[in-house]
Amino acid sequence: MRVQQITLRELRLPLREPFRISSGVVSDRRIFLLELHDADGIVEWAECVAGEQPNYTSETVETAWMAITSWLAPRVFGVDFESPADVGPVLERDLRGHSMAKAAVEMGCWGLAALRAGKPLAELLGGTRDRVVTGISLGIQANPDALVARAKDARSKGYRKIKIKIMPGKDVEYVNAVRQALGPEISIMADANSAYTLSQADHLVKLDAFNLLMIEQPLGQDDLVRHAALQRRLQTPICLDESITSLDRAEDMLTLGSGRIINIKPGRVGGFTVSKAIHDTCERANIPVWCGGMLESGVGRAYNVALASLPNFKLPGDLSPSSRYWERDIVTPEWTMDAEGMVRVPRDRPGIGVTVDVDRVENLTVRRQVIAA
Ligand code: OSB
Ligand code: MG
Repeated sequence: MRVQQITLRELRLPLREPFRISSGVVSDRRIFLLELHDADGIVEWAECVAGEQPNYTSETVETAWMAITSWLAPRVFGVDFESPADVGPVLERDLRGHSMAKAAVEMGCWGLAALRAGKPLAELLGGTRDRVVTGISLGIQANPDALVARAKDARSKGYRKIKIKIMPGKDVEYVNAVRQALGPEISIMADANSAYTLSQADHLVKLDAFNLLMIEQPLGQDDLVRHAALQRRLQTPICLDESITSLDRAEDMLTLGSGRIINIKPGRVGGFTVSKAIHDTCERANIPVWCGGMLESGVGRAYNVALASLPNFKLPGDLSPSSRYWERDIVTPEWTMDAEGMVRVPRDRPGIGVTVDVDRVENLTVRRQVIAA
């Protein structure tokens, strides 16, 4: 496989409702798409999940655009890759950071390779599931009642896990309200996006009262040592998100006991090959993983669903259907979820399994750049 040309596009896609986490809010998602062309004229789409602001990781749409056009795309152009697993190391060599930019190129090569081989992406990756179990990530709300209303709605739609974004001042009361309203059966978890410090451990221990499935990334984005200290005090399993940026960091988590679960987002770790390696290492260590989300369009979702079909994705992923985010997605068919909270893995079509609505993408595009070998 030889990539000859990449078209980069930025689209603006308004979210149905602003999504607020402890470190910021997004209303209009800047969707960053890549269209990869190979030497035989085959084309597949990919998505770069970088944020509008550097409030989740240091990357943004701007930095990723620069990284792809200046350094990453030129490295893959014209190279004859035997396997998409060979792309990651080429992007990694002497090029620090920019994981989401790397991931977009690397995963695009996986998508292209699947299409070329006439195989569904999930199959090329080694995924075994036909359906993946899905949860919802609820942003921070103005008050507990507003959160409870959204949690009840989510349960009625079939979601199998409800993730509540928390921050100091909007935590115990909010989680308590949802647990009281929904009862003891439903899986509830909290995600702090690094909003706390270890000095607040006494406060975080109060969350043990609500039988949470896990608490995601309570402490610093690059801090494994303090998470280990906190895990020793918490009954609730800690799940790391921001902190797991590579296979090494996942191994460090295991060594230090910084958490008991990992949220794998392929964008955050630099692509599919590293995601698979983290998945395999966790499987051997009896650590369950689940697939996180980055408010992707239907293109990015296709990659996440394929990844989540691997066997150790044992917990519900942030893999909500298109209608949770958008008035209308940019792919056909849109992503849907059944009443049991399951999303179907498209195993009946080669490549990413959805078709990009190119006319609509063209209409929504605010920036476009073509780079070629
Ligand atoms: O921490 O998982 C997170 C969205 C943007 C940045 C960080 C996070 C999230 C989500 C959204 O939780 C999950 C989704 O795509 O539904
Ligand atoms: Mg998170």
